Amino acid sequence: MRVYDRTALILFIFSMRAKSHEGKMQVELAHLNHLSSRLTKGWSHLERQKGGIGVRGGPGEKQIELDRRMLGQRIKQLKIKLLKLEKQRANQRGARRRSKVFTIAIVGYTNAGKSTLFNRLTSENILAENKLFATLDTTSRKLFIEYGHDLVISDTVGFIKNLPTTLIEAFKSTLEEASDADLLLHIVDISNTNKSEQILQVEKILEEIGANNVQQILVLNQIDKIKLNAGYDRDEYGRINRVQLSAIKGDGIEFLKKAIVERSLSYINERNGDYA
Ligand SMILES: Nc1nc2c(ncn2[C@@H]2O[C@H](COP(=O)(O)OP(=O)(O)OP(=O)(O)O)[C@@H](O)[C@H]2O)c(=O)[nH]1
Ligand SMILES: [Mg+2]
Repeated sequence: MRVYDRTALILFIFSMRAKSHEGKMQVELAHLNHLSSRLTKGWSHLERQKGGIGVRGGPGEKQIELDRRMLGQRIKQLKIKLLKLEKQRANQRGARRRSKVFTIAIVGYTNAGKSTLFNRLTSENILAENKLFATLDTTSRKLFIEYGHDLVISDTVGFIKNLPTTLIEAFKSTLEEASDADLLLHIVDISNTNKSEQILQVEKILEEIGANNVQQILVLNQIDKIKLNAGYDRDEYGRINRVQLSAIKGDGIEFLKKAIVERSLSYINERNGDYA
């Protein structure tokens, strides 16, 4: 039986899910980076075995150099290509910022229901499945709520405890969508027994990608599973900071829309200097 370490397993799942060109390259880069770290460890063991004291350049050494060079070349190639896409993405975000569109990113632990919520809000049909990392690519859509201003909402890759750093690195440009947003919908599967731990893990990754200062609304999803009522709370500033809903049934979606409208309005007012 094949044995995977945790990072390799996550990479394996990612490689099965990757669909877009960019997603595939990101996974390959993460994989090669992981491999090159394993390579050193693997060969040093062999070198120790074959090369005795005073024997330099054991049989392993030539091969490892070759492998490393090949890996290095491919890694470099991928980085250049990804950098190009990253720039395109940054341009798009810049254009959005200039056109003063309010941007929202849905973030959360894998399988919390991000894509289901995205589909519910945008009437899209993104793959939502009871699978880890069903979504790898960021999808952005205009969001129409009865309100005159443009909103753009993005569905993002799911987070997981101790997301391997090779993956964070490779998916940086995808994750940047979150750090660049005006509002994060942090979605939690409230029926999950590990929800508190998952919230902490998501917060930790948000901090790592520099998204911890973006405004947040905590969306407690899947209330249908534990027969909880839809509802919302406000913080001490009167802003809706928590919504309980069911993305699948639609209960409570109106509260989230209300929250989004309020937040985007106050953002626009603030930007126009009304509160200055
Ligand atoms: N009962 C119930 N199931 C839900 C709800 N929201 C999502 N689900 C289910 O939870 C599973 C995961 O949903 P997704 O929307 O794919 O979750 P995700 O957060 O996008 O997952 P990744 O993209 O893998 O990170 C699917 O089987 C959904 O049908 C909900 O409100 N109630
Ligand atoms: Mg998804």
